[in-house]
Amino acid sequence: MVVANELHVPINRPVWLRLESADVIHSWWVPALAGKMDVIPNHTNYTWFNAESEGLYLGQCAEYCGNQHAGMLLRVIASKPADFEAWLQTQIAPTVNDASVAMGRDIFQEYACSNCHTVKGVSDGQFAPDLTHLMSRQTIAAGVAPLDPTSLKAWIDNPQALKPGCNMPSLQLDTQELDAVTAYLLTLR
Ligand code: HEC
Ligand SMILES: [Cu+2]
Repeated sequence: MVVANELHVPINRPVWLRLESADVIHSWWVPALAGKMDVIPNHTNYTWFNAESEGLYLGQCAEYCGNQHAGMLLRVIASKPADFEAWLQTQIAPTVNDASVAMGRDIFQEYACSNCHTVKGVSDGQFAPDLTHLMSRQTIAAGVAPLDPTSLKAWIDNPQALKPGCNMPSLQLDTQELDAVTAYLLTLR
């Protein structure tokens, strides 16, 4: 399974991370869990941590990486093993093919969305966050906005307004297309 920006882990179990970058140098930093570790293109780094108590651990990229460096946030959600297992099941479940949002799915597939984003069974773009189980996340755009229908629609309409310089363009959808594609994404649980 593939997630984005939010890492779920069970408590009291060491987690081993292999860190690789697709573009420039970043740095993995979740201060309450471990020290910084650089994330470098064409070079693999490793680090580990062990979350001892349940909760949300906030992190932040710690190496200047471009315009949106300050907007490159991280979340680690540490849960009891049974809760982690339940979350894991939601991530490996196939996505539901909801007929009522067929128009939005068609737009997603026919427009450039599908070139950048993966929704398992629908598209296989590798450039941008996997959206297969988008709605199981708390935030969008690397933690810059909450994941709710209003922010989601505003983001799709004009990502550059929220994160100037980010790697998602506005596709200039009309109101009907924007509503349809937003409604579709809201079904990706
Ligand atoms: C050129 C590639 C590209 C295209 C085309 C594109 N996106 Fe994105 N998208 C991105 C990138 C990159 C991000 C992450 C931006 C960031 O966090 O700085 C993103 C983020 C998102 C997110 C937030 C995901 C998350 O977990 O943070 C959603 C939802 C999304 N895009 C939907 C769409 C939809 C719908 C379309 C088509 C209308 C679309 N995208 C077209 C590159 C693209
Ligand atoms: Cu950075």
